[in-house]
Amino acid sequence: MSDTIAAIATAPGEGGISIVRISGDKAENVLCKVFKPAAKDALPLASHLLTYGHAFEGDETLDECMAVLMRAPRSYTREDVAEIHLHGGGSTAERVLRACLRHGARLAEPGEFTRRAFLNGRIDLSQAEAVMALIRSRGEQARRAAVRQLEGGTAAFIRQAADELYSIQAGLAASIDYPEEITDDEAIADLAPRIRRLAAMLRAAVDEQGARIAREGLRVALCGRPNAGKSSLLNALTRQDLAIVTAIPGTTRDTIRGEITLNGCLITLTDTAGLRETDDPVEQLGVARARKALDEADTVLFIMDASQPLTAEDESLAKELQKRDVIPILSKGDLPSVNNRETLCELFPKAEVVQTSIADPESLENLKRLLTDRGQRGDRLALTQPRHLDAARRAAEHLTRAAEAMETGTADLASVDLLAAQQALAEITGDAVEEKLLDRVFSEFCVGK
Ligand SMILES: Nc1nc2c(ncn2[C@@H]2O[C@H](COP(=O)(O)OP(=O)(O)OP(=O)(O)O)[C@@H](O)[C@H]2O)c(=O)[nH]1
Ligand SMILES: [Mg+2]
Repeated sequence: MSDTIAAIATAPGEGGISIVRISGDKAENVLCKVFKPAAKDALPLASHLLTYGHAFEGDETLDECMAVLMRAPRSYTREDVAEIHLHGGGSTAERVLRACLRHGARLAEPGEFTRRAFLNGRIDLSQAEAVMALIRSRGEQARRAAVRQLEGGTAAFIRQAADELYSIQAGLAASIDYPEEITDDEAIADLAPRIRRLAAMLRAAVDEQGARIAREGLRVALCGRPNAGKSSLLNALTRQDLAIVTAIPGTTRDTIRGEITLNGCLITLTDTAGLRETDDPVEQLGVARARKALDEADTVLFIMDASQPLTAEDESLAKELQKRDVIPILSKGDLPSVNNRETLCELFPKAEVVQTSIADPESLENLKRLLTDRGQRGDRLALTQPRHLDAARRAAEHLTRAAEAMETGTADLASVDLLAAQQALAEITGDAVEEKLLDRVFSEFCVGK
C-alpha cells in the first residue's frame, strides 16, 4: 500500500481522451516529472484544479494535455491522486505511463485503486464491487442495480441485519452470564423468534433468479411446434430480419438470439427449432438445442398457431411447462381461428393468454407489457451479486441452526452459529475479510480502476 501506483484508466482504442492515473505518496512528485504547466506560476499545483500544460520526457514533448492533482484525503483512494488527461489513443498514454514508471511509480494491479479506496475506509467492499458492476452493466436496469449498491444500498441492508444480530448476541451473552436474572425460558421466548425473523429476512433477500435478471436481463425462449410462428415473432419483436421464415415446418435448426430493451431491462429472446419427434438427425440436434434454451429461460413463450387445432404434442409440452413461467401465445391471430382460448386457459390456468399477429404490430404491445413486468423483478433487490447472495444464504442457515439450538436448550451451540452468521454478513461489507478473498474480488477488475 505504501508504494505509488500508476495505470491507464481509460479503455484501449481511439477516443477523445486517455487518462493516466497515479495514486500514492509520490503522486505529486511523479506528476511534476512528466507534466509541465503552461503558466509559470501554476507550481506548486493547487489541489482539485485542472491545469493546462504539456506531458514530456526529457527534451521531448509527448502531448498537449491537462492535469489534476487531488490531495489526500479528498480523492478516490484517499491518497494523493494525479490524473493526466491526454489526447485519446493508446500510444501517447503508454509513453506517459512508462515515463511515470521510470520516475518511481509501479504499474497498478487490476482494481488496485478501488482496493485502496476500500482499505483506506472510503467505501465498503460491496461498494467497491459495485464500481465494477457499474462498469460492466449492460442496460438501464443493471446500471440502476449497480448504482444502488454503489450508494450503499447493499451495505445499509447488511448493516441493519448485523445490528439486529449484535443485539441478539448481547441478549444471549447476558442470559448465559446472569442465569439468576434471565431464565432460559425468558431468553428463548425473546431471542429465538428474533433469530428466526432475521433468518427469514435474509432468505427473502436471496432471490438468485431476480438478482441474475437485475445483472444480466431476462432470458426468454420462444418454443412450440414447427411452423407455429416462432421465428416470425422473434423478427417482429426485435424488428430485425434475424431468423429465416418459411411455410415449411422445421425451418429453424440452430437457436437464434435477439435482444430488445423494455423499460431499461435487457431481454434476450432465443428462437428455437420447433419441438417434435423426428428421424432427421439435423433436426434432432436442433430440438436438443431448443430444449437447452428452454431449460435456461426465465420465461417461456409457448407459441401455438391459432389457425391449427391443438395436437397431443402441444398438450404434452404444455404439461411439461406447467411449473415454469409461461406466456401462452396464440399466433397468426389474423387468420381464421380454430384454436380456442379456453383450451389454452385450461392448460395454463394462471397465465394470461396473448394473441399476436405479425400483420398487426399493436398485437405485440400486450406481450411486451408482460415481459416488462417480468424484467422489473430485480429492480428493488438489496442483494444482486453472487458473492453477496452466497454469504447471505450462509448467514440465514447459521441463524436457523442457532434458533434450533436455542429451542432445544443448547444455547452454547447457538452462540457459535450466531458468530458464524455474523462473520458471513461481515464478508459482504468487507468488515472481516481475508487477503485471499480481496485478491479474488479485485482480480475481476480492470486495470486503472
Ligand atoms: N398470417 C400469418 N402468418 C404467419 C404469422 N406468423 C407466422 N406466419 C407464417 O407461418 C409460417 C411459419 O412461420 P415461422 O415463423 O417460420 O414459424 P416457426 O415456428 O419459426 O417454424 P419452425 O422454424 O419451422 O419451427 C410462415 O409462412 C409465416 O409467414 C402471422 O402472425 N400471421
Ligand atoms: Mg423458426
